[in-house]
Amino acid sequence: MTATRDWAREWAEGDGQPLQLLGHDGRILRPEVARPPDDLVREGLRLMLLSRAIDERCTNLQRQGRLGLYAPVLGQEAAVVGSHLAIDPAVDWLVPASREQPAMLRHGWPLDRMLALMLGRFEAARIPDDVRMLPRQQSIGSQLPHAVGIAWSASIERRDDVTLAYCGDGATSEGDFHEACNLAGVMQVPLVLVVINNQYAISTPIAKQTRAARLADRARGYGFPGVAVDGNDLLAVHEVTSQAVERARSGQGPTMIEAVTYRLGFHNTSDNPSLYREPAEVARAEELDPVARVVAYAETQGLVDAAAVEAQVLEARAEVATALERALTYPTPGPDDVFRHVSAEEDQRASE
Ligand SMILES: Cc1ncc(C[n+]2csc(CCOP(=O)(O)OP(=O)(O)O)c2C)c(N)n1
Repeated sequence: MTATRDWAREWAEGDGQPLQLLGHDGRILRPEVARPPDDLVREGLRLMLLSRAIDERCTNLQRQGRLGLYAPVLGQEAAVVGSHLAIDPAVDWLVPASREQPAMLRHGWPLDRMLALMLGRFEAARIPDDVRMLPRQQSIGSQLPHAVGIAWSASIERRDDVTLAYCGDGATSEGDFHEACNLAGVMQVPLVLVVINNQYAISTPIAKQTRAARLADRARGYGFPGVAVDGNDLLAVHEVTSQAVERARSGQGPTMIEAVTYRLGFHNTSDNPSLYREPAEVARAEELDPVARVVAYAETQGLVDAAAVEAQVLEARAEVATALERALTYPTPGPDDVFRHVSAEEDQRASE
């Protein structure tokens, strides 16, 4: 978008606060920065509302005993959607962590297939072969060396694709994170790494994860730029990621983006966050709700009104309900299915 701007440098020379383009009330703070097209904002809001509808439905299903476990995106929607809107799913690779549902959908994993995974219907959950994404990763940080591998292969083969990878603040304490970042820097691969700092790794707060002032500071040690952005600001996340994607695509190497946000809900449906965080802290974070902020912005720009947002919420719920009906028609796996797809040729011992 703004090819001339160097957000990492601007952030490094600033006061250390994450970059912001929208105030908490949706006001434009930096009129000199070009705004994204209206359609992109509309699509961003649609995906964020869809993400909320998925969170709502899957949490209810888990409470009804019909779904095993669910990890919501709640509170992190702008960080996930704003960054993913900066890449082209037809060209670029997505390497998710585990709670980037709207990014995985926009990349081309159909919603009914995603719900099939949550329902344990693994065969149906398969990512279509032409969708350039790795599966969601349960093992913290282990997707990152793969992300660097994909990006490195793009350099070697002189392809145009950029790899967009995600991880959480907790993942930055893993060896895989270090190894991946180091190699990405050495080989200058076309990688954009979005670290979603939602302040917690289950019950471990960020203060116990690192002594670094900001996770984005770590990038410098690997020899590439890092930038911290307000992860609840759809426009700022999109802007900073767009510039990082442009850098990567033009052969200038990786960028680390720390999207500073807050996990408003539980870690997953087996967690009870009231055991380790104060209600006042959560209430403060709720005031910074990323969906409310983009709605306020879109309203002041005349892109939506309250009735249109309400209609979109209902549409999102209906979309989830239809996809769920479909997902429930897919077969549930039997014990032998565990062995399928482990090897290129089916293991005969599976059926013995
Ligand atoms: C290698 C590994 N260690 C531990 C776990 C258990 N575990 C599951 S989620 C999680 C916290 C992850 O925190 P973070 O990376 O900040 O991502 P978030 O879940 O907050 O999105 C941990 C420790 C795991 N899944 N994998």
